[in-house]
Amino acid sequence: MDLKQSKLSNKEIIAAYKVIKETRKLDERLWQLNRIGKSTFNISGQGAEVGQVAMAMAFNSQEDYFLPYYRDMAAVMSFGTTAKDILMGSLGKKDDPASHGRQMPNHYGDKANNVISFSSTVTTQYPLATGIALALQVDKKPGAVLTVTGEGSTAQGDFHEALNFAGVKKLPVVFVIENNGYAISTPNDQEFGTDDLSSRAIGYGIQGRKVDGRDFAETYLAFKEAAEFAKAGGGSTLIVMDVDRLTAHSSDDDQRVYRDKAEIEEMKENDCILMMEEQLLDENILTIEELQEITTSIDQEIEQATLDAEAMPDPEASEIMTHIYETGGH
Ligand SMILES: Cc1ncc(C[n+]2csc(CCOP(=O)(O)OP(=O)(O)O)c2C)c(N)n1
Ligand SMILES: [Mg+2]
Repeated sequence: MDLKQSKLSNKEIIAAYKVIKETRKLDERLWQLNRIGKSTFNISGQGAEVGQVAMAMAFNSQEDYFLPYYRDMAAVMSFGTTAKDILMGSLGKKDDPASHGRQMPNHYGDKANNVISFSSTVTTQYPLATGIALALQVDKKPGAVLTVTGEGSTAQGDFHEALNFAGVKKLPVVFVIENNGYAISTPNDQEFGTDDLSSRAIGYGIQGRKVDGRDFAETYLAFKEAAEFAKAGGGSTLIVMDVDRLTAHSSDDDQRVYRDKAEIEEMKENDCILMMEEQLLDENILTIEELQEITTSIDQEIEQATLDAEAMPDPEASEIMTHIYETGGH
């Protein structure tokens, strides 16, 4: 679909593109920091940025809640987390908003922007999302809850438990499966026996649909409808969003061992960001000069954010137990 079919203004589309581009640049920086030994780990959403930002734009970080998974950097940035915040998480800094340096890199969390920290144990964010949605429903609050997991992670029991509960209670949740074709090295045809994971929704009495996460307008419109449906009391939607995984599973993996060279090359040629840039030019939303200016200014921003994050203090050894258990809570 054309970008303009999203019915977003040019200004909103350009703002979305900037987050997409900034995330890609930031992720490339995180790989560099890992390879020179400054951060311990990185796991990328390269190839999913367009879909993630289109998804996140259908929500509002003041009244809605977001329970992401480790590849969701672009969506998290769309909710308001900054490049410096994410860099502080990867460098284990004291002021990292996700966990004050306690969590692994890419385990996003940002209380100020309603992004809820999550576990490395895949899919545990799904039942947590239903709990938050139940609280919103009981308290008659207006928000909806967005939560994401990978397609391989749908084999976990948490997936069934969350969708079942959401169906019973008609909870305001948008459940997302980011299908990037693989669970580490296991391809889709070894992960599940259906061609369409969204068909699982019907068994829980909720809506199911599939979107091409490389298509900005199609993705945005699908999520907008699902968010509105949830907020109007209609209940949950399960959305399968097809994306690419341009990198290896993580900085500890090498996908050349289990993916064909041709498959990787083809994916890179159809990179969702290149496709969006072509659309921005074709639809006269940006000129080539403006695109280049955006790239230059993002390069500078990431450079500065890296310097700023590196200069931040590390956690004190004496505070090792703080931020681990809730104190004075209710
Ligand atoms: C319960 C559990 N089992 C196994 C793992 C190890 N693990 C981490 S990521 C991953 C693959 C998940 O694949 P998918 O859900 O498709 O997400 P993707 O990484 O492809 O985005 C696995 C098996 C884990 N973290 N938690
Ligand atoms: Mg996957």
